[in-house]
Amino acid sequence: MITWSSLSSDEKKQALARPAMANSQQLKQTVSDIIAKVETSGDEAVLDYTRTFDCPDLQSLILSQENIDALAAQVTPEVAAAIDTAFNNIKQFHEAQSPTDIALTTTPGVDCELRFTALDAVGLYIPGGSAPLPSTVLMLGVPALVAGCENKLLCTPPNKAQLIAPEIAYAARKCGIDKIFLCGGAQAIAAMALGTQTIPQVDKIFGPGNSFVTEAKQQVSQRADGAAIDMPAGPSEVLVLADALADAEFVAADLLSQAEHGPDSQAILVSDDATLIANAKAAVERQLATLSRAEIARPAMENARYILAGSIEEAIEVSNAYAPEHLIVQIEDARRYLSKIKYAGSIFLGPWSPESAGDYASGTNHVLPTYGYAKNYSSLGLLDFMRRFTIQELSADGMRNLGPAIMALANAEGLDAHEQAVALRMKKLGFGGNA
Ligand code: HSO
Ligand code: ZN
Repeated sequence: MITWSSLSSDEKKQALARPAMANSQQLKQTVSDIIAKVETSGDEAVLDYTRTFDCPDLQSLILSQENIDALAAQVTPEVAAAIDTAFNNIKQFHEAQSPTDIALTTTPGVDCELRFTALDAVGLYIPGGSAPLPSTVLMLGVPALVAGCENKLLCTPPNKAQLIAPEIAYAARKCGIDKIFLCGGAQAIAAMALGTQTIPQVDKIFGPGNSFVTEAKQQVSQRADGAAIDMPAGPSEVLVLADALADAEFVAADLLSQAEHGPDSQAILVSDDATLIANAKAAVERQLATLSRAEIARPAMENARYILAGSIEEAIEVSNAYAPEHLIVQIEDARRYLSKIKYAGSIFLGPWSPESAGDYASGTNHVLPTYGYAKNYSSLGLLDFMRRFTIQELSADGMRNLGPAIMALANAEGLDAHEQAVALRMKKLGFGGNA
């Protein structure tokens, strides 16, 4: 247990430091080689990599509609109903985010508009790995559907049988995803960003992934002919704020639900009560022994931090300094502290709001800024699947009213052609000049 007030400011930084992300020169080079290969050899390169890393016998990069339907039909009624429930809540919450266009007259005769429109083609990446994540399909697919993106494609690595998890097929179908491609890793990101013979080029790529995927997203987003990306990503993390009245078993379960995502997951408990911390620690040990993914969660919990704060206010300061992806507030009357919380990707208030609720089914998005990016990035939402643009229309009156200001500014910047574009019009309206 770390007593916050006993730390120097350097030690405080250290206590909240995140593990260094893998971005070695080696990783960058490997990823840029993969991107270059996909750029020159297209499908052939993607197939090659997929056969090497995921599925030696892979015949086709496209998962056929018959296979999607057959897989979707394998989902048990219970899981299908659960996906339907989650889908409905996520859809409601994202529909409510629909933005309104603006039309405004800023100066008489000068009309300005702001309009929103869906991105045309979006690429959704769903990692393979030890736990296939149909919930992530919903978190990416539902806002794409609600926004009205015309082309929605999904890339995910195939299993050895050239197929994917049935739940992913079911969730993708619900979201109206047009095509599923059987590839993963940096090669999938390169294919979506640059296009191949069978994988269409997309405007923006969404979704989590390992360090290769993250690096590939970074690299393609820097190319003019590449694709935009949702947000930078690091290992998943949770910070739990708890007071003496919190249920230590609940606290432990929430820390562990983060830890089971991966050995690099971050779990932090901050409390103003040493007994609660001790009880939560003991509960973590007890619960760990019962988890099927204990081998993954244990190393993450070895890096967990238990911080004793002098007060709830100080505990919130610690949380603000860390800017967690998920912040769980198990403090009496939790909502009372909301205005003090500055940075968090998503906030879970009170004892009945575990992170699992937001991970799966409450309606909020589980794609959130990690690694301290909660200070300057937002949780994924409908607007990420849209772009906005402006329109303006000046009438002759508008030109008359605003022309002098535009000309004065153009003149001040020494940009004669800009000034001329207005002066010519003003002249035609009978103002200024002697020609
Ligand atoms: N906690 C993860 C999302 C997730 N959890 C998917 C379960 N499935 C990142 O927010
Ligand atoms: Zn989770």
